Amino acid sequence: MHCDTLWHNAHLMTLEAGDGALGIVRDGVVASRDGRIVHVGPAADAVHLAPAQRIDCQGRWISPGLVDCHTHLVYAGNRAGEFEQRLRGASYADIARAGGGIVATVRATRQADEQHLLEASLPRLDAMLAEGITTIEIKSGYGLSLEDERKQLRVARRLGELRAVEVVPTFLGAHAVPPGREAQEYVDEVCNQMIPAIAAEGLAEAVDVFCEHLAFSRAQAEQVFQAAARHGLAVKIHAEQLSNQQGASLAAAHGALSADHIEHLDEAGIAAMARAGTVAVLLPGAFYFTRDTTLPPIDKLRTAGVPMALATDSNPGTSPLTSPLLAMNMAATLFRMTVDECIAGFTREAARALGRHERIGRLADGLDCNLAVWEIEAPADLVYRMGFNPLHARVWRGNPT
Ligand code: DI6
Ligand code: FE
Repeated sequence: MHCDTLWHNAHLMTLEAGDGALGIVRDGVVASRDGRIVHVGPAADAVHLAPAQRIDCQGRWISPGLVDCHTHLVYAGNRAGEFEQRLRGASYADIARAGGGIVATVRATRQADEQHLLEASLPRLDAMLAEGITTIEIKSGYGLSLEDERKQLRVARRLGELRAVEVVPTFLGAHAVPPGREAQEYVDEVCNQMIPAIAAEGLAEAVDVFCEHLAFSRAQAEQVFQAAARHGLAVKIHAEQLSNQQGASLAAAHGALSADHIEHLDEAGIAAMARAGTVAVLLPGAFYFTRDTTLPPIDKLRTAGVPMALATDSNPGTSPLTSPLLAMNMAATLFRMTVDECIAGFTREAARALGRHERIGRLADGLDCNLAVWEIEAPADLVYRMGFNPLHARVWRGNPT
């Protein structure tokens, strides 16, 4: 069979059923044609392949390209000062009440023009790509007006044009109540004006909402979900991060892709997610940075069979993190997730959280040929080390980048 490129002399983490949870193939090959994977397996079974180009991986490991399924990567400004205030004893809630927090980033993002926003966001994206990210979700939510939200989403799209990465845009207009507005009146605007306009322009494929006492109620989140459904957009939620608002069960009832954070998730929420197949997106960077002490119920999620994805939650306030590898290490050390769960969380399960399970996140025939080639001795090295980047090469849609 003719193919474009054959990566050989590699060990594979296919994330397919087979040898352990990672679907390991020792001394394997991956072949691509027209940007898709056309063959994956042991070298011995690949003699029929006639590649135009062969790449000798010299015994390195290949995983699917990493997928970050929850980021707020596009924003302007800097909240290091707020970090310092917190070191002196202020809480996240104190800062939010004093006009800091999310609304501080909103002010800076509103003031920035598109070019400035792009230049502020590119280094963060590049840091992600340097660690093997090939697909990244990016939320709006620092504009909080139709024009400023559109601006953030256009910058997200532009990032995907400038770099070899798939950007998945999410509209998070219901992230915070804009200064000087009343929550319900703003939610009405999100539902009746913003969602229809964003959908008509094709600027987002999903709608997210921050369901929390600091932000929007369960009833308001439901209103947002209903508007999204009317306009053909998928839904997801920031749920039970600081308190239990029963947001995850609401998300499950609306067929949401994922419920994210979920530190305060209860048994009913776990059961609802398990029944609906809602992905749990766990965000150890935010847990770490805010010094949260309520752990997400990992054991119960595992027992209930809820799919678990991991993400950086890259944002200026609670998770200024652009390292998927460090997020994996935090998930292991703080949440006691296994190495296999951490790696699956940034590949197969993250793809599921983006509704792309059939196209990315595994090494299998027909999927996009997104690869990360690692200079490691075993998969555990990806999770075990801190602040060390063993990425050797990144491949996006069949092209080494
Ligand atoms: N939860 C979070 O942790 C971030 N947004 C959200 O809904 C915080 C965003 C920020 O502080 O800028
Ligand atoms: Fe978030």
